[in-house]
Amino acid sequence: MSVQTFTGSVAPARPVSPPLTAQHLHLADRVAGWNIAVGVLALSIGALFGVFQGLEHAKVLDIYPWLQPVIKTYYQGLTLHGALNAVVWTTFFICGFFTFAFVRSLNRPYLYPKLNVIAFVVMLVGLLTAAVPMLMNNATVLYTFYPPMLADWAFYAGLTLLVIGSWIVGYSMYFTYYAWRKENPDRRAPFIALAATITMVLWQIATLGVAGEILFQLLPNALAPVLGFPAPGLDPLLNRTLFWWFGHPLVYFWLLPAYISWYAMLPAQTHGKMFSEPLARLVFWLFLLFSTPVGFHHQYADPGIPEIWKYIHMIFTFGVGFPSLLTAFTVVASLEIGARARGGKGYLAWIGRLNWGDPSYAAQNLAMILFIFGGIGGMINASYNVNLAVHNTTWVPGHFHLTVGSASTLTFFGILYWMVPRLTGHKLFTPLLARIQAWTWFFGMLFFSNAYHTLGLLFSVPRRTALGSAPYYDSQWNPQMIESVLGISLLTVSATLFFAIMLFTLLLPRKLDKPVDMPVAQPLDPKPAPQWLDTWWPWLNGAIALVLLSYGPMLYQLIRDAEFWSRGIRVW
Ligand code: HAS
Ligand code: CU
Repeated sequence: MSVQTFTGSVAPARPVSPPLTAQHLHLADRVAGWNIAVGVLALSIGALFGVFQGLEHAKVLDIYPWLQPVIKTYYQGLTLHGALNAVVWTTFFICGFFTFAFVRSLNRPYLYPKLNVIAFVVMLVGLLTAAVPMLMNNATVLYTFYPPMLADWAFYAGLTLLVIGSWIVGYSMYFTYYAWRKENPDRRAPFIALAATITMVLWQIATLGVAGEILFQLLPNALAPVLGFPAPGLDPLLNRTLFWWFGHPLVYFWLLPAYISWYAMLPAQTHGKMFSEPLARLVFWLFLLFSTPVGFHHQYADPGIPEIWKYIHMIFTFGVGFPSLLTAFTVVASLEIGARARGGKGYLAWIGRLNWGDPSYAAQNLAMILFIFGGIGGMINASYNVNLAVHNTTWVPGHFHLTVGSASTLTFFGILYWMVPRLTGHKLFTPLLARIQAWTWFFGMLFFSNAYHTLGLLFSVPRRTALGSAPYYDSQWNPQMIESVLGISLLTVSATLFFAIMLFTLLLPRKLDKPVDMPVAQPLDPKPAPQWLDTWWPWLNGAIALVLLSYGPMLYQLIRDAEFWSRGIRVW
């Protein structure tokens, strides 16, 4: 088909985006709902093990003998806590959230909607496959599964499927994005759709590292005894390097969905506007560039990596801090616009006029405040020399409970406070309880992480240790341990409230008074963002080039000199 243009020439007809109907949304929303249900369920079990650990550390309760019928050791509990919370909850939530938000932002149905269903099934099979060995104490390797510790093969196979499933969510987004782009060559991609797609691309670049580790090293070694061939052996340093290629950008896979909400949804929840939409795009492109070439900041203490490479990754780490600093200023400006529109005055008094009464808003704003401390802690970790003072101490769990445990998780709770009513058509059970939940999480994490930061810094208390039964337990630690128990108690109340709110919202069919939908903040300046902030090739090629430059020479050397002398061992 062709159309006559007013100049008389004949131009090929441009395909038009099909309208997004309720029927299209129905399938996407169901898949989103399943993802969220699995994520929340995983979090409920993972959080419980967190409580046990914290109480054990503070000698309040030696819970492990009691738990013998369920789990065998402290380390099995720690593996379940880390894997279920940091990997399963986050990945399922993010895939659900993106499945929901992407099409709404693009205002076009998925090109291949069944892909999202397939993705969910693959992820679920992966989760169940990995869960069996974890529950049977055959994969007590913690969430970083450092070799030469070696888990049952099913653990690695399950993780692989989980990652492949999340890739399929990404493919579904790419196909749809590409179709939309062909239908709308002159329009700027809507911010939420673009930012979610960048996050998925970042994730796929990141997971290449861990895919290499699992497919070429861990899985063959774990399968060897089962299939009856000699184990090829492991090189721990090579594996740690491949792991942290993945491990650091993983944290931005957790953070960027929260940033999408802070930039493009949260202002709308308090009558604000996006202070600068172009700047928000720039931030996401910068994350694509700088997220991966920084992994050696987790390996400052590893021998065998020359200092110059650690130094280069340190510089890039400060580079990746920069888009977060931009975020801090621009997101606050977006919220301030809202608070002033609501009658806020003064230099700081406007803060009181933010939409604190809405639990979805309050949870996310509180998450942002905790991230100030989490982010500053990150910059401290990143400093090569200072890192040596805090590495492998409880300072590090202090840091990541403020980041993944607060900036991400508390934001995700906030998102669920509008999204679950939208998905179920039921009223939130109840806004008051949800507000209490957000504040108890805020104070719980504040006390808990302050205590762990201090213990690590002042006394070098080691992380990943059953401190309660350590012979060197020192009564000097008591004040912080008491503070941590106060935090854990608040967190226990908060987590219980959260699961109750989710369950009762789902089960009680109280009809919504007014319809709820995805909040989308309008930009302050309606002018479209410049073209270069909507163009993939410079950023994507730049990201690939930086990964090659920052990892290529070192990986070449590590592979060339690899000695696979270490056999997999079971230390638990
Ligand atoms: Fe990290 C270790 C460095 C961010 C997670 N990190 C970890 C581990 C985890 C983790 C899980 O360089 C442990 C890994 C393990 O098991 O061994 N991290 C950083 C740096 C940043 C950073 C430089 N981390 C994160 C995020 C995470 C996360 C985000 C999860 C989501 N991290 C490290 C290093 C280590 C490390 C080392 C290794 C430690 C070791 O020795 O093992 C940066 O991205 C941080 C930049 C952030 C900021 C803050 C910006 C603030 C904002 C909020 C604004 C809000 C306002 C409030 C102003 C600069 C955006 C408004 C209020 C109103 C009322 C309006
Ligand atoms: Cu990192």
